[in-house]
Amino acid sequence: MCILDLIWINLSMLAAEYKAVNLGQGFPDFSPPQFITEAFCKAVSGGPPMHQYTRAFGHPALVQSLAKFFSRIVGHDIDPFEDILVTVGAYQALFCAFQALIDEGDEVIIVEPFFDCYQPMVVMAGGKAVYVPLRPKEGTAVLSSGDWVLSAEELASKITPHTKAIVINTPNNPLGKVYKREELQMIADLCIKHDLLCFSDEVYEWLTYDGAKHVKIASLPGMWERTVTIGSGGKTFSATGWKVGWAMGSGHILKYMKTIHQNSIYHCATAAQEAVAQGFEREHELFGTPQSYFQQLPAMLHHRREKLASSLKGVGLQPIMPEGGYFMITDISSIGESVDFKDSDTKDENYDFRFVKWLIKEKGLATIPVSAFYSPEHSKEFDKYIRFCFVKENSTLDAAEEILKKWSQNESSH
Ligand code: IK2
Repeated sequence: MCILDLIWINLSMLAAEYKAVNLGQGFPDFSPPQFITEAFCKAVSGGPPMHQYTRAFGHPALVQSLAKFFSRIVGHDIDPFEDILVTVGAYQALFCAFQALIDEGDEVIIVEPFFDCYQPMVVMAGGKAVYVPLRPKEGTAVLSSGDWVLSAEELASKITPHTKAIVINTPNNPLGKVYKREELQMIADLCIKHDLLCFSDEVYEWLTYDGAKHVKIASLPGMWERTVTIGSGGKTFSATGWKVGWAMGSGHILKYMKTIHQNSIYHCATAAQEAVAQGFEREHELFGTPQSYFQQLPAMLHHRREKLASSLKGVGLQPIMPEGGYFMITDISSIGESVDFKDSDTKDENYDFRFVKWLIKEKGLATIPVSAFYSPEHSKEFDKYIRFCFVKENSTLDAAEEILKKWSQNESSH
């Protein structure tokens, strides 16, 4: 638990110390769209109520705009005051879900690779994390995140009388997998058959590429009643520092999460909630049009994804093309062999951790080791991949390409 907890902090510190080009942590290094920063400025100069407490479970303007926006997507009338809880980022929505709905001895199935806070949050709630990995399809070249699949038999085999919930993340961090409707249906069938909850982390829901379609598992028949869908205003509007997130689901589940929220955080920043509300109002009007940010952002990121992939291919690395999200992973086994880590202190660490530290210190490029997104049981099996974030300025991606090129030229001249 501690090792995972420290990775973001340690690697971010190391990247800062070595002034590395940072393709590590998942945040945009470009500005949010003007309409959302203007909405924030307007909120801040909007008079006394914008600077005081608002409704504890979510600013009325925000829960109303989220309910209006998502009702048509989920295909269910979402009650703004019963079915939504506004949180300090998606992080706190996850925390409330685990604290409220997982009891001592409950088992929670987590699909690997997974956003690393799920496991400690299960443990903090007194539960036991049980893992089932997405695996690269056998017998084919693994070129896309869609080639990583979940075995229905393996998933079903993990369900016991103690199982309480299944956690999924689509589009997935770090792989970029966007679950297909059939895959979600398979998970939904198991949830219904065994009366399980589903926690669906969908913070990258607008970011899909090459025609991949994000489907909300809550929209499948019988799933609204048992799904907590988690979203992030930070990822939605490229403003991760605002930390506005939400949980959405049936009021009979959400009420337990509200108790946790009320007795820990109580309330989130009013002006940031107002700005996110205005953002959703705008997107509701423009939905499906070329002016919508939910069209423009993935279109821009599609180019950044291509750019990063071509830099990696240029130095002989084979990226696994993500169908969605902020990240791209690549297998480093081919280049890793030629690396002399020198640092004997780290020799017990996973290979990808050593590699990433070496890459920061020796080459000035920050990335993230993919085994950090696996359970201790499986992390060694998946320690030959590193993760790059491509939600960056073109100039940042150019700087990363320069580093990779120089390194590759040095290698070939030896
Ligand atoms: N869920 C997932 C899947 C996330 O990726 C994040 C954001 N963190 O990503 C940082 C990284 O991987 O480099 C969250 C939840 C948390 O979102 P929020 O910022 O809204 O709390």
